[in-house]
Amino acid sequence: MKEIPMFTLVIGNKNYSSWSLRPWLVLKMLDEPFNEQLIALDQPDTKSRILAVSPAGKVPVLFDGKVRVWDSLAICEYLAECFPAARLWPEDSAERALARAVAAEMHSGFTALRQHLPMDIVSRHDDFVVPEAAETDIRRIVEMWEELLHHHQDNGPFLFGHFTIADAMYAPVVTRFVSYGVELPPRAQTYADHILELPAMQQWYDDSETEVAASGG
Ligand SMILES: N[C@@H](CCC(=O)N[C@@H](CS)C(=O)NCC(=O)O)C(=O)O
Repeated sequence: MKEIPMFTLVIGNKNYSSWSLRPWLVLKMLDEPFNEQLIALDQPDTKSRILAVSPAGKVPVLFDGKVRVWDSLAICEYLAECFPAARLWPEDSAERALARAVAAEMHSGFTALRQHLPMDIVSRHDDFVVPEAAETDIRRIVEMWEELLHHHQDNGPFLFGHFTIADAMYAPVVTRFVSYGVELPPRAQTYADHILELPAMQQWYDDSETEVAASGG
């Protein structure tokens, strides 16, 4: 019997919507079937279509029956509560606090990186010169990744050993490093490669290519 998905996730274009990728990746890593509803961004009807599903006027939005959750991090938090066995946050409270700080730093920060290196999955800008402010963001991210990966290396390839919301929050950053040709030290590069090789990420890349080709881009 076919499983009826519990969740509907409303997202933006896969090529551009970094905030959409985060909870989408979490649902995929949970191996949880879900309905996906895509609203094309930057169209004349984009705002009205998003407002029809969320008064906050932004995607992503998650529906679970009558429960509506907007904002990428709030959705991830909700999924962590729905699936405690998946350990979307580390079990140890000190580690959990650290993982939340790492996720929140991405959610509320790195504005220069987001502004100058916007997610654009299919594009490659090999001669891109990273502006100074974005360079500072990149240095901080790489330093953080390297420290976490070193500390958790015996427990798996992710930032906290096993996959957590922290990895989902930084997955779009990995794609930016590819698009803009940002070189990484070996440990960070191995992590980036691991994220890119996840079947879910490969699906997101394939879907982005299909989407851009369909829009004539
Ligand atoms: N803080 C929000 C940001 C969401 C956001 O900025 N979404 C963009 C797409 S990536 C959006 O909905 N843009 C459409 C608009 O502003 O009209 C989150 O984490 O979900």
